[in-house]
Amino acid sequence: MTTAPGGADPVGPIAHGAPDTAPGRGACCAPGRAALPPHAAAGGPPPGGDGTDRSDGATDTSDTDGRSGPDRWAGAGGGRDGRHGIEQARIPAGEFTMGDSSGDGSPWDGETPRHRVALDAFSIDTTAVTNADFARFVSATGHRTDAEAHGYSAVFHLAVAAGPGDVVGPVEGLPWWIGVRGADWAHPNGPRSDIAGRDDHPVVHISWNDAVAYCRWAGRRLPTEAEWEYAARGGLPAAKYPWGDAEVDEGGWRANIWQGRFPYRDTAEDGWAGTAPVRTFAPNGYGLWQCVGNVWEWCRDRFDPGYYRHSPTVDPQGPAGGAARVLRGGSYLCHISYCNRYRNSARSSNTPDSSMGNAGFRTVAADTPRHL
Ligand SMILES: [Ca+2]
Repeated sequence: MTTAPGGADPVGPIAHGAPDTAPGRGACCAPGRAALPPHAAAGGPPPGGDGTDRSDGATDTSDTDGRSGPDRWAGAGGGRDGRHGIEQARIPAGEFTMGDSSGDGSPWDGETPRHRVALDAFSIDTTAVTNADFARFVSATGHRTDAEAHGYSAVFHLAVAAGPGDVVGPVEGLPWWIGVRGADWAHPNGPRSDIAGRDDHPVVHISWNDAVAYCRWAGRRLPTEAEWEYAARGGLPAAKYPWGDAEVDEGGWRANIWQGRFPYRDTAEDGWAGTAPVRTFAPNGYGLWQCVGNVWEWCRDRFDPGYYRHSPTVDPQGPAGGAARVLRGGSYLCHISYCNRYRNSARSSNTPDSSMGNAGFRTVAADTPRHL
């Protein structure tokens, strides 16, 4: 994603709603789809229903190994295995302490209490799914993303590339998020943008539903929240970041986040305003790239800030109920002054039909298929 030429804001200055500057208080996630202005402007509820999983209607079977449940893509050239070209890392079975070890978490995110978790071995993508990977999926299946089905998605205000008629307006209380008609994975800044030259960037404007559809096609699944955190830690127990406890700018930038005064100007001192190629900076101890910063990554679990108070100690699968799904890792919009969620234990969430210009996903496969 690129900043508008000359740094001008194509949708006008932010005149109100300056972010709360208490460290970590805000979140750089866009609001849920139902809160974006185009929803009302589009003339009623969009297809698929607001805030719902549309992967299988009422039944969520994403939590399998990708081989059971409705085979949505089997007849669409669904190659499944072999079509997912992303390098994977083997994460050994083991135990770790899950949760906030540095005291940087926000109480309302539910990063505590810290608790021991045991996991079986699994394989996880070393990078987020890229534009090129997702393009292959769309080409093979004809999948239409939630952003396309609904007709709009959330774009950061400095990145909007759309005519006035497609800029529907800012979000109440989060004026840096703009509802833009025609924004989708192939047009990440709006209808006047494309992904040329960004094959190796993480795909964005992907809803949880879209990520699950990709996983089914690829014979993969989304990581559980516990798997994600265990893998992101890279074998370093109790560290704040995938590389350890050194701050993100110590000895050079280690992740793609925001520099400058949020949300007015990103000075891009780390080299990137918007997304960076998935193999930027350095991988963690398990060989995983950019677990924090760059883009938020969907996890399989539903979100409950109170979950850690009673979650299982062996292979937790997330709460049984709740509309929102977990997002992990923060994004290029994170900044210490506003959203410090570029940490191993940081949590966020959104409804499964929501999409935004700073959220994508990576996939896993487990030794033991899960059928919940
Ligand atoms: Ca950056």
